[in-house]
Amino acid sequence: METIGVLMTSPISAYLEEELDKRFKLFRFWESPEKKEFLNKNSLSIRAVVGNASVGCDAAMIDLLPKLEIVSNFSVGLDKVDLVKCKERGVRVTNTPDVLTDDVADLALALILAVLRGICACDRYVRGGSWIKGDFKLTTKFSGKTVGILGLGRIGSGIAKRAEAFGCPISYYSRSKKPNINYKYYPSVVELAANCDILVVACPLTEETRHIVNREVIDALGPKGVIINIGRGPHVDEAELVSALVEGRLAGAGLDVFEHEPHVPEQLFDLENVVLLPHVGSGTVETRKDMADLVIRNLEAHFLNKPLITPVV
Ligand code: 8YV
Repeated sequence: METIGVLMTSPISAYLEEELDKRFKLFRFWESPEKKEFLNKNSLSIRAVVGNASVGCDAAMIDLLPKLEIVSNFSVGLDKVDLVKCKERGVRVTNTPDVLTDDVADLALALILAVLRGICACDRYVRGGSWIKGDFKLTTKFSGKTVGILGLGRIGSGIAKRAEAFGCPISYYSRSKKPNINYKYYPSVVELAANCDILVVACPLTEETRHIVNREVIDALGPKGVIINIGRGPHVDEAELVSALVEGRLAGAGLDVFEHEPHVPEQLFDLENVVLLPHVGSGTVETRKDMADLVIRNLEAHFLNKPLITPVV
């Protein structure tokens, strides 16, 4: 397959880059300052794109690649891939579900505990020598609190199972009530927020879910509420979130994703009740290798005319 051109959009995994290099003619998109010229020059060689959660495969890229056959994305979220355009062009699309579910669900629970128990603030308190002057303030109990999950897919279900182990009642919102699920279903995000202590964003980002957590939802969650976002930054109206946190209309937030990554609103930096992570949901050695292997398996299946492992389109 070494003559098949594969475009990797950014250097997110050295292992994936090496494995692609072994099998295909690899085009490293990030190495060229002139992106459009780079695509025009190599357009007739590139039959596959390997994108990720930050740099995917948009309509402009698809239009410049007449030989494109498949987008094998190194992510479960496909909001940076123009799926409509891919369908129109007959371009196959795959992603990396399941292999990252545990990591992202684990991190959601880590964020909940970090925010409620002030883990990061406690660490800073000890390191800064403050303990000598007195004990850290009392924090907030997690076990038994109601966890509201926005989107009960693979990751949302993993979060629910973990929270149940802490004795937490689980409620959820999704477009429709899921059969054979014992969790409390709410037909609107506002009702979910009004009836939970911790709201976790775990749904895919689409035009319908952009800013699905808005001022109304934040006000419904209320001043004792906590928002956890392990989905996508644009799920939340970030300006409204920041003002609610600064004004005390929310008790706290645990954020792994932001509207304009890697830029994070600086008003959040001084808030003790906010935990900020650099989009590390799937960021473990084991999981990123599993994701890379899945990207490779999908590409090999496609070019060997075999069924794709994790087809989306
Ligand atoms: C990516 C993510 O896996 O999988 C997703 O949708 O958001 C991330 O965990 C990672 O950023 C590589 O694209």
